[in-house]
Amino acid sequence: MKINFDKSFWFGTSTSGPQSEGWKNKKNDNIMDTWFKERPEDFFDKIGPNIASNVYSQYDEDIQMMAKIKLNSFRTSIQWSRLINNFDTQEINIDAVKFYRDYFEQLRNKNITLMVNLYHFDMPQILQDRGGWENKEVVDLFVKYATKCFELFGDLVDYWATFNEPVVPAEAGYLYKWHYPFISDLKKAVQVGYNTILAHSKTVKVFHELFKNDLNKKISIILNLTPCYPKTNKEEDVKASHIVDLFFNKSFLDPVIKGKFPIDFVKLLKSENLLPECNRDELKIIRENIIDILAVNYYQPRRAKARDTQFSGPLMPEKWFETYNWPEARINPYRGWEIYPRTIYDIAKDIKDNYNNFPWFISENGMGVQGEEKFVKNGIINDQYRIDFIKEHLYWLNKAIADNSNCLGYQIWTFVDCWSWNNAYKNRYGLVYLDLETQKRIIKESGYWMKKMIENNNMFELTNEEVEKYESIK
Ligand code: BGP
Repeated sequence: MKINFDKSFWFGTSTSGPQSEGWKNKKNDNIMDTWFKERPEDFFDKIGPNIASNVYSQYDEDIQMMAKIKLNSFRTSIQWSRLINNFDTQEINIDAVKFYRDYFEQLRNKNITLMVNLYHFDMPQILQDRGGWENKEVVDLFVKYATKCFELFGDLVDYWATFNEPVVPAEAGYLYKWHYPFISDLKKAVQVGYNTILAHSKTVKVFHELFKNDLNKKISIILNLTPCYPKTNKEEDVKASHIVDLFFNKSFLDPVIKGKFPIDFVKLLKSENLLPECNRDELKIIRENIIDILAVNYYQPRRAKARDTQFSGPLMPEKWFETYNWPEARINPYRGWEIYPRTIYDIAKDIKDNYNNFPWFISENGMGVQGEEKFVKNGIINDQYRIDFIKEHLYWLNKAIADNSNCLGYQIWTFVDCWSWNNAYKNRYGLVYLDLETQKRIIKESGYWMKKMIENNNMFELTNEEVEKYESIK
């Protein structure tokens, strides 16, 4: 069977500033930098973001390599803590402006469509000390920073995103203590989530005012959609799964596309006295400023069932559900995440049926593998598992497009292996291998597979056995 994508389809990769650039010429710390400085033992092999993949100095080489592989799109982020020297006066770092301008210009020269994101988990430490996303003053400082970015780089960048995975700072930093500032407080997490949406909508408003005469300019938000499948079709499991969707998906998806929070979610928060501090003017801004295009990161679904036991302890979303471990799940053993490509089709269907077939694209999908050096053959990492992973996801995406989903592209996480928060370089995701000692880049088999597929007019073939296997996994 031939799997074919349109000529204009975006095939590319994504990364972020804090995970790729390194600290060179960076004057302010973000919370990830502080976390590493304070507790290096929390990071795999005690490797921090100080060098990362040295993109600050090697971006030109990476862009050449992207062009060689024939990738036509790319996403990265500007680091707030790099661009702004003084958050009150908005004094900017001239080195940062030079760096980002040259980086973006070189991508443009190679006809690589660029999406620039403004925030990837990287709250400047000085602003975290003032309460971070709990503080509405920080919301307004973010909008000022975003405005500066549009003014400084708007001539070079058409596609923008406000936030990457805004649910993550709320859940990881304010609920489950995975990330700095290690708080667990559902009321605060809700306020953090709400304030992020507010910062997003205010930014969209500024963007649309600034670029109202330029139809090529589009603004987005990157959501990690993790649709939830109930254990059974019994009412109580379906209800549990619906609540998971409300907390982790719809609470962000609805306001950015529909301009309002899901009514069931608002009722649930109200019943527990969890509603965030908000006012009519803010809700009006959220209502009136929707995105132009949606970016979706997809790694794994969620699975849930009704609780078997009474919930106890401080209030958490788990009061309303239990995570269900599906016995047949295929798990990536290195990252511990389920591999379930069919969800891509379900996401596409949800966007088509419930969000008026809104334009969207996959902005992250990928497979993190530990110890890839053991797969080296003739000097190259033979990552057939990653090629298989990509093929199966593309099969479902292609099927969704055949059923009229308005999907514009597919970006793999990531181009060159990058630093991944406290997992550091444990799991590698890249199409290109990074030698941490020398910073040398070597294209993996998956990189060559992508090149071949793109050169083949965005087409690859699947055997009947492969298709039967994909379809048999329900
Ligand atoms: C996404 C993040 C990325 C990246 C990726 C892989 O959620 O947007 O920043 O890190 O996940 O996850 P991890 O690095 O935790 O393995």
